[in-house]
Amino acid sequence: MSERELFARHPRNPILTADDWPYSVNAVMNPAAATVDGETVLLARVEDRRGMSHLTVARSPNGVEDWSIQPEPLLAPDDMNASEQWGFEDARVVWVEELGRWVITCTAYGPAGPAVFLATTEDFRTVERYGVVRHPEDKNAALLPHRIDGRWVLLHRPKTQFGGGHGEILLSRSADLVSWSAPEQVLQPRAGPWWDSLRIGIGPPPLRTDHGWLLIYHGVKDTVAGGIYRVGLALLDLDEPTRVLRRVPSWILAPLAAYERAGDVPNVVFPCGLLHDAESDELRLYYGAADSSICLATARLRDVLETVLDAPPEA
Ligand code: BMA
Repeated sequence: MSERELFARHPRNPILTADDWPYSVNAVMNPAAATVDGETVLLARVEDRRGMSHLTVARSPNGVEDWSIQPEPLLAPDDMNASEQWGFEDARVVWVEELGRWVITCTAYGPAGPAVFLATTEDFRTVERYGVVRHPEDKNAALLPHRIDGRWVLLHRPKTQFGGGHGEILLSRSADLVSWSAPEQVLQPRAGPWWDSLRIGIGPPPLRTDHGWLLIYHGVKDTVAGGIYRVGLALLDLDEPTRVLRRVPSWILAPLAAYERAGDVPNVVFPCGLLHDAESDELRLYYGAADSSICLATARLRDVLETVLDAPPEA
């Protein structure tokens, strides 16, 4: 692994695996992350031994070890509800001051395909379900933490037969978190041999910085051996997040470690959680590795911003 990588893998990776779980599961991956009362809270996707996923809370005093894992899921599918009968996957969480709550966006999976599901929580002990807010097929969603020009902004990845998205990142706006405007384009896959040519989707909720919204996203390249999931970096305008200010040409994290190379789905790094500690300037990126375990990589926000600001301005 190159010394020059922007994010450093934590030496204790993978920090959480199925073996750490208090009940029998197949795999844990793709966690959302939050800091609550000084503790790190992860909302992990837990795949059971039927293949269905639910979301479970893990808490740690330092975000690396001494995890206490809830014995019951925070969000589990209700069998009577077709839109979630195949489970919940890949949560993102964001603190929304106006609501005084965390907003959870995740994938609800059912026979009609993946949909964007929204819930809120005050403490990661109970949730209030809003339900499906974007119908199938749609996934990889995160809410910006405050309204822009009076409206909430949801980044997501719809896919329809009618020209509504080609594996790209779009955004929709809402006055009430219930009705959403038609999606507007944000970021597209790049053509041909690019690392993010097959499809892209957001990673963690974009982080507000003085320079713009820092967008960490995943990109997939199709190969004869299957897809390779890597991670990229872009910067969106604070007031008009459809405006891409910068996009780094190369990926910033790729499956290189053995636990990213091999697992249920090889060659996958899939980040859904990002925490910034203002005091140390440390960024902690939580990601799923090979759809099998939960990992952590760290960087300094200052270095990440320098990298993205070094990229050529987008046309
Ligand atoms: C994506 C999502 C992720 C998963 C990734 C790799 O489409 O389903 O949950 O980690 O594929 O399998």
